[in-house]
Amino acid sequence: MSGNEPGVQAPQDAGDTSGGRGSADRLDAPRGASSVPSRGRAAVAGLVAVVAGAGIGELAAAIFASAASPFGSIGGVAVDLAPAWAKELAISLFYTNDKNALLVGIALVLLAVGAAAGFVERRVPYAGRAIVGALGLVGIAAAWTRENAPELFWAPSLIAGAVGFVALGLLLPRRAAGSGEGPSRRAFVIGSAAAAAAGLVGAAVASGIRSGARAVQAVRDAVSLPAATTTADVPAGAELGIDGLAPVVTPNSDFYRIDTALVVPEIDPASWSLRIHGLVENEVTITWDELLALPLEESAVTLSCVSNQVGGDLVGNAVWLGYPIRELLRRAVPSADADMVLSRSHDGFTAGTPIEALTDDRDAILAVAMNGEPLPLEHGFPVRMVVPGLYGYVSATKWVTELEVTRFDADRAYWTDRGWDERGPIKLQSRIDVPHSRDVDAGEQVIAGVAWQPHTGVAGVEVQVDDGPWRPAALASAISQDTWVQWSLPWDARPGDHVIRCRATSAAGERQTSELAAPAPNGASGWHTIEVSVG
Ligand SMILES: Nc1nc2c(c(=O)[nH]1)N[C@H]1C(S)=C(S)[C@@H](COP(=O)(O)O)O[C@H]1N2
Ligand SMILES: [Mo]
Repeated sequence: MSGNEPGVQAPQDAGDTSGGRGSADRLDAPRGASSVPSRGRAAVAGLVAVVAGAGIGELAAAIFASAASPFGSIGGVAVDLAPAWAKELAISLFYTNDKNALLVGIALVLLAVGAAAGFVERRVPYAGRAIVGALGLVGIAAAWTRENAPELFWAPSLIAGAVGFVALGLLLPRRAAGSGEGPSRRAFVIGSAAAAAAGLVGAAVASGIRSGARAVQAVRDAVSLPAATTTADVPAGAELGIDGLAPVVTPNSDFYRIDTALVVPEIDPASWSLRIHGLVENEVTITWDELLALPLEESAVTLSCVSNQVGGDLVGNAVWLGYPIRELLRRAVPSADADMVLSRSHDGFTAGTPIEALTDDRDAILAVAMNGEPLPLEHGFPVRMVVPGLYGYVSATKWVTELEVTRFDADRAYWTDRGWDERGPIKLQSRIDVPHSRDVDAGEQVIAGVAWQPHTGVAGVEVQVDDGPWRPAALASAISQDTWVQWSLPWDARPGDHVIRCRATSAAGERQTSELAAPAPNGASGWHTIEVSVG
């Protein structure tokens, strides 16, 4: 913490009241006639005031209004305001670390504003404090806009702003010109260190409270799942077991995670319910206990994010346990002109799914389990949607609490509002996983990967090395048409540089297009191509 640095020199300077020592960028205030603090001191004061405010604000939120964390709220608004290209950029730069990158970015902006507030306060008393206080107002406004804002949504950011305001005032007190110096260097150093420490300790305790209060995690771990009425069997030949090849069933801990939730929603299943309403004859509400009492079916389904690049790994395959959405819609009786179901999550995310994908014979389910366990919190506990064949943004709502039967021309969903296509069928794709690294030993090698087009299925994969012929790869047994399939091809690797590409053919006879498309607005396309050097 930069505020601590001057502490090293503090003993020598302690109590020094001699004049004329303050050059503009020293941290000690200029002594003598002027009461204007040095720039360095002003910047440090602004920085630590913001650190103190932010940390104490987070602590307050952790104690009594966790859904109104100043950081979480401002970050949530930033996520919602970000246009589609910004999401693309964030994912391509930071991958699934995009959330941490955003939080670091917000922290840097806050610190910069804090330093600027210090500079302003140095010349115009109260103006810098007003800027720091305004940050608190920004937090309050952000918290107010959040779905499920708690009653005390305003309190943590108010406290944050007030702490920052007071801290800046204490660190940069103004005296009438000529009345003497500001706080001694020692007092300033101690004050800054104390403010910074209060903020950092507050933030640390807040994060401790948050993870300690994962009561819902304990509830999740204690859930006992009912047996499935139909099971999804993974045939022995589905897993080729090749080193470096994605396993046919993705372990939960390796499953990609994409969502707009900066803070993972924590929903106690005892208080969860799902409401089906809108263009229906009967409104239907179902509780967790009622859902678990229904005959639950297992199905293996591959999920893919529309943001997945050619060759990317925002795609995974799991065995889900759940209840067909079709059956619940049947109880609700949608009107004949409804063509979309707008699902809504606890935290306000929405997805618009074509109603036929939820009422035809595919395994579109309200899932309660993933690979034999209750859903992990970050994958939607207690209940999410899984719909074979559609990208996640139009179908896979996590923490789902509402299904509104409606029409595409009447309602829009979270990502369609941001320029992505209304309908998002998953494109036919194939990926090379092996060779895994650029350098390959000469001799007998294997080329292997996965290919998918959920709900349609994969009939074949071909591989081309350099300008050679397209050769058919051997397909592993498919679990179902809703899952990806592994493939492999032996390769006699000759020394030199080589280009390897692959393309799939779907069970419907479509050949994967070579045409390159970026993820926006309806998913990437093109042949995955890698370069290797055989030596
Ligand atoms: N509540 C909620 N559900 C959501 C999202 C979201 O942002 N919020 N993102 C969707 C997107 S874009 C994808 S690709 C999938 C990813 O699911 P996963 O994180 O379990 O892999 O969740 C979908 N469901
Ligand atoms: Mo996604």
